[in-house]
Formats: sequence, C-alpha cells, structure tokens
Amino acid sequence: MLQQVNGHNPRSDGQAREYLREDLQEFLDGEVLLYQLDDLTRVNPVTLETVLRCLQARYMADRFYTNAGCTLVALNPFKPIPQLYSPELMREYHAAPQPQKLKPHVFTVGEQTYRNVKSLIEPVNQSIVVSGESGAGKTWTSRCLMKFYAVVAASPASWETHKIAERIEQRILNSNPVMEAFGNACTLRNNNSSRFGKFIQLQLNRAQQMTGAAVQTYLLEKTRVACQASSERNFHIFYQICKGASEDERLQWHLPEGAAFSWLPNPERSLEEDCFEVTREAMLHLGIDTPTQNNIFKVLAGLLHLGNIQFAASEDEAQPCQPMDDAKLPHEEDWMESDLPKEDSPLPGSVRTASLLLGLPEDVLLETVQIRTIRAGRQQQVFRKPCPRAECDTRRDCLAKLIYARLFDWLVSVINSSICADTDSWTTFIGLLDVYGFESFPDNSLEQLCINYANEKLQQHFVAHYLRAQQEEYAVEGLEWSFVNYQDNQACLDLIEGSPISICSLINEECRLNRPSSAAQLQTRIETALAGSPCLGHNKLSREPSFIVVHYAGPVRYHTAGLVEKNKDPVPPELTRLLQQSQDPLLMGLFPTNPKEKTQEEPSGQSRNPVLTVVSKFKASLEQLLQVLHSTTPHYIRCIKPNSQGQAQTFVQEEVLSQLEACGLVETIHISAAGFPIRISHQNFVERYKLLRRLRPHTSSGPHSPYTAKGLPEWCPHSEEAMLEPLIQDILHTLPVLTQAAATPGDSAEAMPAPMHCGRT
Ligand code: AOV
Ligand code: MG
Repeated sequence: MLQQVNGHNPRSDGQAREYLREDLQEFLDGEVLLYQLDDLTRVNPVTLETVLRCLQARYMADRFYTNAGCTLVALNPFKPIPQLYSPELMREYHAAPQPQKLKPHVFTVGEQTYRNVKSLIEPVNQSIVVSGESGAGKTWTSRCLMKFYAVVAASPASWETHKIAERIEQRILNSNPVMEAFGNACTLRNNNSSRFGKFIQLQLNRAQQMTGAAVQTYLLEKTRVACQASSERNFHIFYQICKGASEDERLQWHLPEGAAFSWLPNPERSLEEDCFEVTREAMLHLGIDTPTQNNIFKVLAGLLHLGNIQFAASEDEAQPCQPMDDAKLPHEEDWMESDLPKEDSPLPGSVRTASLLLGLPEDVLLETVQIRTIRAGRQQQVFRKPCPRAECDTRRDCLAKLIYARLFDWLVSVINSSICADTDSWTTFIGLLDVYGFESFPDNSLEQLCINYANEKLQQHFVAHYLRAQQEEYAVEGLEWSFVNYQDNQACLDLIEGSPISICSLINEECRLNRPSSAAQLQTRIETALAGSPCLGHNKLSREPSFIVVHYAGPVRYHTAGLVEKNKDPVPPELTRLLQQSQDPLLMGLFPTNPKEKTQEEPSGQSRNPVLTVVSKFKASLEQLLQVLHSTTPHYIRCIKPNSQGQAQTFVQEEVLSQLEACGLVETIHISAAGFPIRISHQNFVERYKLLRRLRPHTSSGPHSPYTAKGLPEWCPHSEEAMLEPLIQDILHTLPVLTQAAATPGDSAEAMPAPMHCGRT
C-alpha cells in the first residue's frame, strides 16, 4: 500500500512553485539563462519547444548533460573534452555527499547507481540502459561509466602475480578496444558504429569493489565481413592489420602495401579507430599472447584473400565455375620471397594465398566453394553438383562469415575468462547496456530489422517500467494524479514479433516451408496479412519489393530481397567439414572435428526439424536480456545526436526534435516533475529506517527540520552515528516529511508511516 505523506506534492508546494516561477522568469528574461537549467523538470511550460530551446542553449554553452527527471540526457559534443572525464572529477562525484546536487553528468548516474547497490536490506542489482540512435554516444557513455567504476570501485587487493601483472579493472577496460576493433565499423551514421549488442555485468563484492565482469553479446552483424554497403567499411580490425603491420608481418600475412582487397572498401579514410597497436596491447593484457594474436591476424588476412576470389560463369552447367586471375595483388615474386608452394600452380594467387593462410589444401578449398554435395535417397547417396556463379559467391561469403563469427565468439569467451570473477567473490552487479542504436539506411535488411527491433524492446522496457507502471501505481494507490499520455510502442512490437502473425512469424514461415518465394511475394504476404497494423507504413513509392515499419524513432523501409535467406543463415555442411580439415592451430580450435555444439547446418535432404532462424534466436536472446533488466533497478541515459554530420558546436533543431519526440522525453519530464522520485516498498522502508525510531531530534518543526547527523542526540554511539549518516542524508534529500514520523515514539516497526511516495524537496 502506498500513500502520499502529509499531502506533500511538489506541484502544490508553495516554495516549489515559486522556484518554478523564478525559473520561468529567467526563461523569459532571455536565452542566455536557459543554459543554467540543469533539470528539464524546471522548464516551464514543459513542451517540446521549451525543452529543445533549453537543450540548445546548454549545448552552445558546452553543457552536455541535463537531467530530465528519472533520465539523463546526454548531448554528443562531437569534440574531445578531457577535463569532463578526468579521474579527479570522477572522485569528486564519488565523494560528494549528494552527487545529484553537482552538475548533471554521467558520473552522477554512475554514482547514484553505485550507491543504490549498497542496500542495507538486500543487495539490489542495478542496470544502466544507454539508448539513442546510431552515433548518439552510447558506446562512448558506457565506456565512460566503465572508466568511472574502474576508479571508484577499484579493489586494492587485485594485483595479480600473473606474468602480466594487471589490475582487474584495467583488464575490464581493455575489453573495449578489442571488442570494438572486431565488432565495430564505420557506417554512414557513425565512424565507430557498434555492429553487435553488449551487456556488461560489472561484478561487485560486499565491500563494493569491482572483482570482475562478464560480457554478453548480441547478434554480430557478420554479413559485413563479406559485404559492405556503399561508403561503409568492414570491421576496423581489417584496416588495422593492413595499416599497422610491420614489414615482417606483411610478408607473413601476404599483405603487400598498396594491395587492393574487395572486402576492404574505403581504406583511404583514416580513422582514429585504425590503431593496431592499441588493439594488440589490449589483447596482450587480456591474456592473448603474441603468437596467438599473429595467428588471428593471419587468418583475417586469409579472409581478405578469400574475398578476392572471383568466379567466371561456366558455359557448361556440368562444369564448375573457375576462379579468375585477379589483378588486385602485385605479383608475389615482385615483392617477396614467396612461401607459396613452388610448383607451377594453375590457380590464381588469391586462391593459393587464402588456402595457405587458412591452412587448407588449395584444391579442397576451391572445390568446396565450387561444388555442392547433396545426399539423397535411402542410401544417402552423395551427388556432386557444380554451383552457378552466384552460388559460388554465396558459399565463399558464407565461409568468411562462419570463420569471423566463430572468431568473435571465441574472443568474447577469452575476454570473459580473463575478466570474470569466481562466483563466490561477487554478490551484486551493475549492468551496462550498449546496443546498436536505431538506424535507417537507403537499403535496410534483416540486420536493421533486428537492430531496430532491439531498440523497440528497450523503449518498451522504459515505457513499461516508468511511464506506464508508475502512473498505474498512483492510480492503484488512490493518489491524486492526472494521467500523462505517452506513446506506447506496443503496436509496433506486435507488428514485428507478435503472435500469431507478425513480420517475424511470416519470415520464419517462409524459412520453414523452404519454398522458392520471390521478394515481391514476401512483400505481398506481409502487407496483406498485417494490413490492419497502424505501424505498417504506406508503401506507395516502392520500386523494389519492400515494406515500411513505422518505428517509435521513425519509419524505416526494409527491402524484402534476401530477407528469408539471411534469416535461414544456412551453412552448407561441406563448409564446416572443410574448416575441420584446416591445419591452422586457431581454426583447428574453432572448428574441432568432434564439436560439442552442433552448428546450424543446412539440412541434407528433407528435414522435419523446426529451423532455428536468426530472428527466433535473436528474439530469445532479447527476452533473456529483458528478464535480466527486469530483475534490476534500471537507470536511463538518453544519448542525443545534435547533428548527423558529427560536427562540434552544431545543433540542428529538427534532428534533435525528432529524437526527443521518439523517446517520449516530454512525457518523461511531465511524469517526473509531478511524480514521486522515490518508491520504496513498505517492508524495505521500515527495515531501512527503523533505526531512526530510537532517535529524537532537537527540533521537529515540519518538513524542513534541520535533522542532520550533527543534530543527533549525544547518546547515539559514534559507530551508529557514522552508520546513520548516509541514512540521514538520504532522508534529508528525499524524505523531508519524515522528521515527524521519526519523532513518533513507538516500539513496533509497523508504527512507522506506511510506505510512501515522496515529492521533490
Ligand atoms: P553510438 O554507440 O551511440 O552509435 P558512439 O558512442 O560510437 O555512438 O559515438 C559516436 C562518436 O561520437 C564517437 O566516436 C565520438 O567521436 C563522439 N562522441 C560521443 N560521445 C562523446 C563525448 N561525450 N565526448 C566526445 N565525443 C563523443 V551505434 O554504436 O552506431 O548506435 O550503433
Ligand atoms: Mg555504439
């Protein structure tokens, strides 16, 4: 049961109202003062326009963080500001009695979250959900939070006797450059765009020291390894090795300077992320030694050569397509003592070099890509069928994706074994969620559908947890409350994942039926079966088969060509068998001959097993993630991109406006301003504050009684006083009306006031 204590409500509190008027005055006086508003709940009236003006004024005054009730708005400065993230400033926020009184900062959220873990009753896991569209600053923010915890939650006893003496916090931080090198890439929206989702659990012991961490990743966009949209790039690591390799390494990995690789577009764009040394150093610190690293880079170079294999169409269907001589590489003899087999091979350099680097026999590699084997009939007879040119390309790409995805998963598991604490050495965690942000490109496919679906789920988590649940609770508790309308994205989620019919179910159905169906047919099926959905957009101007989903963050057109195939993500069994023959030590580990886990192989012949598609796996992993989030106390940071060009000092109103609208910021502010920031269950409240029953304040004159630790009665033993200090601070900050309750004599805990909501001070 909840009740409003003493009828205290910030909106009806005279002082609070005056405060608001003062702000309004400042607001009217001129834009100059707008930048001083640290909390958007103080803007009056709260409208999209006023919020926008306030954020713009703050942005131009280099104030990038602004509170918006329960969330923090983080504007991307698009310029380095080292002093804003210094360890000194981290310590200042950490040491502050009330960090929320300091300037809004990502450290405030970090510190409050950290303090929340310290529940006296039962430790409560926390999570920080960082959201925003692609390039808004989520990865930056979550990196910044990790650095914050590495400073404030550093454990003094974590020096290791390991060869590379390394503190656990440093190892955890080192996971970032490695995962970003292998999992991030330059896209049209962001030069360092995360192409995988990440939930990192920072593990804390009873003393609130960070003893380890565990990383969970979500759906890497592996198609990028073999196919990059125009003006985009492959994963950073490929550019890093090509630019950063030493002369010796170039020879070993067959990467002559100036060589052109089909899968390495836009190498001339030099990015900060192209720093090979940083990746290598971080890998070393995570326990990946130099020989293993070299092995990884050799395999990656092998993939680049694999990408240069081009096939010529065969005139005779019964004959395999042959690889073409490729002119992209300088002739081996011209630049190195070749370690390729000396005998005259009729095969082009790309086939020979790829085979060499991947530890595979040349002819077997080529044949596996060129020829499909089919088992059929009762006897499971094997038939060999040369593939048409397009299928050869698909099989080549599939090989690369298979290797890269396994390598990425392996890296994540190595990172986890290097940073994860023993189960008995941690009790609570703070989870940081950094997923790929909402994106819309000229050509959107299954990858964007999954990415935007994940963002819808997170938005729904926010809506359910904050906008809906809070208001419903007020209604149940019978508190005076005028309902704030908000945009619920349930209809969009129903369209994407609902049952019985949704986009996911229709695409899955196509995979299950395994029937040839054109992109146009899929469009028709989706548009007919889901015509009633308010979130299925009108698709009049479509030249290519596609459908439009009206997401919370805007409409996106998805092309249906290739969607079903991507969803099936078939791996021809011959390809896995090929890799199991590799003599390369790394690949031997990644593709063991007796794999414990069976990969999803293409069914040979007719299989009745349900196909585990990409979207169904992704959906299951999102459900798991949301379960974890639900089990924690969430905190939200909304990253906003002030302009799509990535320029400093540039605030494009229309672009910011659409982001504010999408995330329901104004509604959030309304609810936060009028609502109650603290919600404690009756039992927790009584447990947490029952000690106060024994205290009698000097004065107890209403809500603003100066009931501080200094005012404690003399009989209070010193240790108890110290223990009470945070409680008193807590109360002074959020629960001013409690002084009266605390002064009420009574023996039983139940004599305390009922659990409560309490207004802003
Ligand atoms: P994202 O994670 O939200 O996009 P990032 O965190 O990668 O976006 O930020 C994009 C770029 O903005 C970074 O590479 C920095 O150059 C810059 N940036 C962001 N925040 C700051 C900051 N606080 N100070 C200085 N520069 C910043 V994506 O992963 O594409 O969804 O999927
Ligand atoms: Mg990112």
